[in-house]
Amino acid sequence: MSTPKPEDHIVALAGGVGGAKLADGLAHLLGDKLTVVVNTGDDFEHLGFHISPDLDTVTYTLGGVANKQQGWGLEGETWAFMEQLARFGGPAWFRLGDRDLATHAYRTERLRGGATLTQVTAELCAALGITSRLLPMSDDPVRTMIHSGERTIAFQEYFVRLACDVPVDAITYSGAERARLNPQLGALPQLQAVIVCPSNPYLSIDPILAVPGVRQWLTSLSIPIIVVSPIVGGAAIKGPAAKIMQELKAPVSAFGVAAHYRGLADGIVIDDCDRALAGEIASLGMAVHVVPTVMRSRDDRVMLAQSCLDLSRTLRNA
Ligand code: FO1
Repeated sequence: MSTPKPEDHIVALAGGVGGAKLADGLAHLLGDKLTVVVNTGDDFEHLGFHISPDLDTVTYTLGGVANKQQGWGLEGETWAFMEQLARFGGPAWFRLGDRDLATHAYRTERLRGGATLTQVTAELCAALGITSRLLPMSDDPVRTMIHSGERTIAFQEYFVRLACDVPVDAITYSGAERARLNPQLGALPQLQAVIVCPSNPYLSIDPILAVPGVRQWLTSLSIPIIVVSPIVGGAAIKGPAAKIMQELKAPVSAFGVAAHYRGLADGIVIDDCDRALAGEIASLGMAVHVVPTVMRSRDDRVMLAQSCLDLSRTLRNA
């Protein structure tokens, strides 16, 4: 294992709980030498608030205040607001904790006052002592939409209200075609590698890649792009990734993840238990690194982050 050189600056793409955990490991190793580009396809307006669930999850995780059981929301949360809302017959299916509400109220107020999502995110991160940079993929609205039979379902309706319990025929990213790449991505220091966190490829990473210019920007960097498989032993660690892959007729395996990122990724990190797939994945033209990838503890996050940095350095020197 090697420690990052002082000049290393790394970009990570992330969304959701698995992505936030690896981003946290990378932040531990890299501090202000890390930029995390976060999915905003899950964002929505709810009860008058602008909610950015993936930005919240990554911010709370890097800030050390995330609810570890849920993965989303804050530790030590109270629910008086939700109890009162339910008494009124209000929409209690999407749970906003009392402390969490402050984030949504602050963000909404600042956005209405003319601040960008990037600016508000920086303010929230500074308040939580986060030294890594978190950037929404775009300051323009992009909304992930789930198509199931005749129905088109907004993302949080699908994910939370319906508990992902409808078959997915297709996924689109409404507004992506008009969205502008976060301008700060063009002003980053010299980059050494891109790490695609073990986030849901369809729900968390593809919305980022759908923003015009992102793929071109990534490939123009001419640095290793490393993916960490969110599928371990044919199942997702958390969330509906395996179910969606099956419904979209992709192989539900680390190979399926590798095939999804073919043409973009130079290397993939897969779990020890998927070692037998290494040869098949390598035939796609990707370097394969086999390590433990399940992040149960903070040490696991840091070790996986280090494995990603090691693979990226090997590929840079190849
Ligand atoms: N996820 C749930 O499963 N149920 C909720 O009630 C819920 C509320 C919520 C509030 C704020 C927030 O930032 C995230 C919240 N999430 C909730 C998580 C969120 O729906 C998903 O984790 C992501 O959108 C998928 O990555």
